[in-house]
Amino acid sequence: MSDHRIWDEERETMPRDELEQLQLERLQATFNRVYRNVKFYRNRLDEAGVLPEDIKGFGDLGKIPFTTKEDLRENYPYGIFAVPLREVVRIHSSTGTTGKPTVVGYTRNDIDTWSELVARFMTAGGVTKDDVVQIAFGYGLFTGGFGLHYGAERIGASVIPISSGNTRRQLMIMEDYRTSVLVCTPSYSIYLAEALEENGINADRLSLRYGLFGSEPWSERMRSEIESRLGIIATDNYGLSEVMGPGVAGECLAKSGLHLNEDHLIPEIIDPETGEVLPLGERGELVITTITREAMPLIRYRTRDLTRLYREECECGRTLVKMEKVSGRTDDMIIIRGVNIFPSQVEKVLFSFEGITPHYRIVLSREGALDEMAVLVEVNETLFFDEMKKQRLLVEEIKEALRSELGLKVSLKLVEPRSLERFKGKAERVIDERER
Ligand code: DLL
Repeated sequence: MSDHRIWDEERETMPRDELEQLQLERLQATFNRVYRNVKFYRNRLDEAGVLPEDIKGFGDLGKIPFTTKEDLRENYPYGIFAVPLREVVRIHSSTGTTGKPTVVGYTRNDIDTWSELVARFMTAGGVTKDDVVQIAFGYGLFTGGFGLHYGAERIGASVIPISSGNTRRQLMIMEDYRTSVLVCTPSYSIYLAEALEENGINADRLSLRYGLFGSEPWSERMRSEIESRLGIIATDNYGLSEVMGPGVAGECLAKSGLHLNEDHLIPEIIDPETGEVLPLGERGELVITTITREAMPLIRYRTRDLTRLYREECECGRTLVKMEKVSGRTDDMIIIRGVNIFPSQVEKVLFSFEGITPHYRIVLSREGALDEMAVLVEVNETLFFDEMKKQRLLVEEIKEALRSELGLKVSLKLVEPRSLERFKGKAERVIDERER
């Protein structure tokens, strides 16, 4: 691949020793700032018996307790801000499913940094100022729409801020405005691909070249499906509202891991059970410390996301640490009859069979005292119209594969093509009926 462009060559290809020097300076400045301006952090540091000047190296970070989502909730809405509200120019919020959402503030400089970091991964994913970028992420308190919008605008591309939903209009605009880059969740891109087919629009007729997808986990199998159905190159990008939104990390066209913006963020991987910091290369929970943020610096924030960090020379020339695709969250874990299961394990098994589509649901229910797990999965047209005997055989094979992967017997139902609801934003594939 020779087509690698870099947005900020100086920063993205920095030699490691220079990068670490910069990180350390920024880390120390962050500690000084939060100690002075955020009561929550001052108390935390006092309790740990650490003064900002004691942070002399990255190893000292381990002396500081983690910050969690609960901490943000307890300081709702503005308790964790490091600047007075008059310096805050934007407020976003995380999609809290339980309790109060978390509030995220940005100063003018924070918005500027955000735009830069998004411009980095968009450039890495193929976007240039000649592109027409259709942003089908929601605009609003969710950070996806605005984040990608700023990045694309910073690059100088022509931005279509269509937001999510209204699928028919998405298709019309995609065709008429000659959209060359699609931005949304991977699940919505599959929905759009299906809608194109249903409307008899051949992807070859479109101008689409690249797709930048994120905000939820997606497998390599989903990637190849999206790429072939839309005729694009699809890259992954990752972020979370608490740490700004999209822009934490993103893939380049080598598609071999996400480059994490270490000059603005210090990542750690910990054992989610014990909190112990794991060596580079091991899989665990991602923890992030922001080192340039003004309005809402976060020290050792537990993302709950499961991944791995590793260093390897990349063909694009970036020297930033690489992050493996996030496979899921610690709180996605389903505990059923004492067995721990991640939805990604179910997906892996399903996707290893021919004729199975990426559309599935996991339904949890309670029969008397026992928890039950059922998997519903759509099959493609060919398989659907196959003989019953063949289908029954497939059901048995998949059930056996699930039993061996999960260590649990589950029921499985093949359902008609296009019978499960589609998602315009993040997919919600687990339906827990146990507490109803
Ligand atoms: O989803 C920010 C974002 C918007 C990222 C657009 C990328 C593109 P939240 O709504 O706060 O923010 O959700 C953050 O989504 O902790 C992960 O669990 C998950 N997530 C985000 N990106 C990815 C990804 C945005 N590429 C939560 N792969 C995170 C897997 C992802 N999971």
